[in-house]
Amino acid sequence: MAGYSIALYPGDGIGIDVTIEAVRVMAQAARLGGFTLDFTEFPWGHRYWREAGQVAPDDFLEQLRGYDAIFLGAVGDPTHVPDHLTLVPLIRMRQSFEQYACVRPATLLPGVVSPLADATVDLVVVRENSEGEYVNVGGFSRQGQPDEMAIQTAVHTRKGITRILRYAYQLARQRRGKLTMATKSNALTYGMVLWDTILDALAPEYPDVATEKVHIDALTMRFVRDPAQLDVVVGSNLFGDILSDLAGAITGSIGLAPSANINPERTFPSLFEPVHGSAPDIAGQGIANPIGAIRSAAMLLDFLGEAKAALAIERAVVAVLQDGQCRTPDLGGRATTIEVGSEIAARIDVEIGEACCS
Ligand code: GGG
Repeated sequence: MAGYSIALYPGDGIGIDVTIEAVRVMAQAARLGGFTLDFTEFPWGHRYWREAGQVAPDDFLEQLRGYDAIFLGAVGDPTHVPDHLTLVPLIRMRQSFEQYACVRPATLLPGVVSPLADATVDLVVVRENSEGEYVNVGGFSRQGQPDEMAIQTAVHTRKGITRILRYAYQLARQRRGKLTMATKSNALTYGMVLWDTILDALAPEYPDVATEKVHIDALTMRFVRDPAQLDVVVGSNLFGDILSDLAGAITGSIGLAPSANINPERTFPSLFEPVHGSAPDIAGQGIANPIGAIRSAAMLLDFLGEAKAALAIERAVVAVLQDGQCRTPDLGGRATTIEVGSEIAARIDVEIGEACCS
């Protein structure tokens, strides 16, 4: 029987609540799917901060390196820890473990209402995850003075851009054959010009994919006005981060949005997390939508080779949403996080048979 080791980093706020439900659903899928999952929880984030004055131990990357995959809930507890500190381990995992492809599907699921009228949404945001605007390069000068200054440098490399564009092209080939690259080369005249140049050089290698580049400001408008035009959307770290929240919103709730931080070469563990953050305003109320986390768990199982179990989870999510009775308040319902997680786990029994045969 196949077995996998999973590191759990629930983090902060609603990250803890939704991770419990993702584990419930993964465990049920494993039981019914005939494989085992061995979970190890790392209580890092605000909990570790209280004991140790830092959000994760110095050797946290070493502790995680040997796992088959990492599941993360959410990070951020601004009342107790500055946001730029809680996020550090997440960014370091993505960069150190070469999880350069952040894959964020956005599909308007049956039974869910988009805030856009008559919207069709079925796209994937592919976010460059290892460099760009999120490298820790910069500094402050004259701190606290009226003429204080901060410099934040973005780093875009030929290697980094090329590999993420190739990843996005491959994905577009498996989907509807369209690639849209976010740029802003009219104003960001070095980094984004390099993105444009590399796209122009690669496009002839993918004649079967329709390629376009769109300035990020115009692209946000496209997401709202005509998302049906979009298939695979690729962008730098910051652009991809912003676009994927927007994509979550137009599919009815960011609480539904999954993501995978993939190391395509599989030399390090990949990391799976819902797109949403820790939502301190609703933390501890038991009303967070666990579906983004549960769908991220499905992506994790799929990446590990358990495609049937992953499909059964996706089918169970769709069945519960279509049924419409068990929904958290972000979708207009009154159900709790635990009720939604339990309902989806209970549906896997039915769906795994269907997933086997479809
Ligand atoms: N579940 C992911 C999470 O906690 N996100 C918070 C956040 O601000 N992330 C920034 C990022 O994805 O780069």
